[in-house]
Amino acid sequence: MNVKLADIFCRFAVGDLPCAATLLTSGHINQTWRVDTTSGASYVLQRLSPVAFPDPDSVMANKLAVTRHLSTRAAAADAARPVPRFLALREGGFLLRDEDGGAWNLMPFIGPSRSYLAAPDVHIAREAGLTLGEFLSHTSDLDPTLLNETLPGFHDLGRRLGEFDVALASADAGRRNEAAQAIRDVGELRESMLVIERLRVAGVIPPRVTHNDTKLPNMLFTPEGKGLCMIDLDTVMPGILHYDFGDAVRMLCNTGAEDEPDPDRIGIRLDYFEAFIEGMFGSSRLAPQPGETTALADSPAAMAFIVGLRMLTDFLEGDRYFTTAYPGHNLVRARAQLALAGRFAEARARLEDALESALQSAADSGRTG
Ligand code: GN1
Ligand code: MG
Repeated sequence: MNVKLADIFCRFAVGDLPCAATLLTSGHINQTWRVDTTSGASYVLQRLSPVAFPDPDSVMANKLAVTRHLSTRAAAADAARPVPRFLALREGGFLLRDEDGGAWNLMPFIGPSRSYLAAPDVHIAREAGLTLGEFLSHTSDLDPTLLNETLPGFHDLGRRLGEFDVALASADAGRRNEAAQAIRDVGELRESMLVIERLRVAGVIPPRVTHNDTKLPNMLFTPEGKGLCMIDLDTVMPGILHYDFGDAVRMLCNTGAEDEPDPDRIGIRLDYFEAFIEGMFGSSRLAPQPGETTALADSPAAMAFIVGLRMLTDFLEGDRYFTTAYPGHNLVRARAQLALAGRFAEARARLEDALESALQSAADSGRTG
């Protein structure tokens, strides 16, 4: 394996000798490898992107706070559910800095396990809801003010719209023309997408610890498809339930890929939505607080919109943030996510009906607070 990777691995206080490294490619920001060792144990070695995470110490502090908290809660609640864990450096501390500003951390690989880019069936959709619900239930008694806001205003749509407006004003004319339709779509949707942010600012939706990147590939399952835990904890921060709920639904219930080039293939899997909310609100121990179920049906549209908006902003700025696989990839992603936001907005009444009945059954069985 690559000498630099092996050297970095050996700086961590692990007795095992690395023998192979495989780049895991589902993320758009950081670089992550699975490292296998001669003893048979495997690890996850990650380099945090300095572009996305200018203050990696704060990120690491959040990851440690959340995993330590989870390990006390999850172990008591369900021994079968593993908790991600970070390994220290030989010299002390948990982050190794490289000369390019990158910051490395190491975790034991949780296995046997697998993840999915898209859900194959309703069973996985239900397990995804259960997995997110357990994460949010186990972190619900961790004071969000103890965590750093590592990416200020990460899901604050007002702020993201402001960044988009600035990018648009200074964008290269060629890119602006290419993106003309997506720019018009943002103009049409922006006002209606602000509903959740306004409720948060007004104090109707209370803060809690959230994961903030709850797409399906960030959930681990057993090889048989039982949900295990949330992974990719770089964005754990104070947030609101709507961010995690909406972001998970955004990816899970889309009939197309996140970067689907054909808008006709983008649609909503209502059966997956029903299974997901049954898992999250009916089967997990999550007890939504007053205000947390207000406008929940608006959150998948809002989260698809904000992700699309960020991808469009990055395209207009020359692709500096998200890793892209080909020229124009960010624009393709943005078009797909903006189309998806429109589909979720059209399906709003159906999402709301399904949510109402799932929350009612959970309340009848004494789960919701
Ligand atoms: C990024 O790197 P990854 O794939 O875990 C992004 C998320 C987006 C997601 C879209 C720190 O996550 O906010 O929702 O891409 N993470 C960051 O797939 O910006
Ligand atoms: Mg992430």
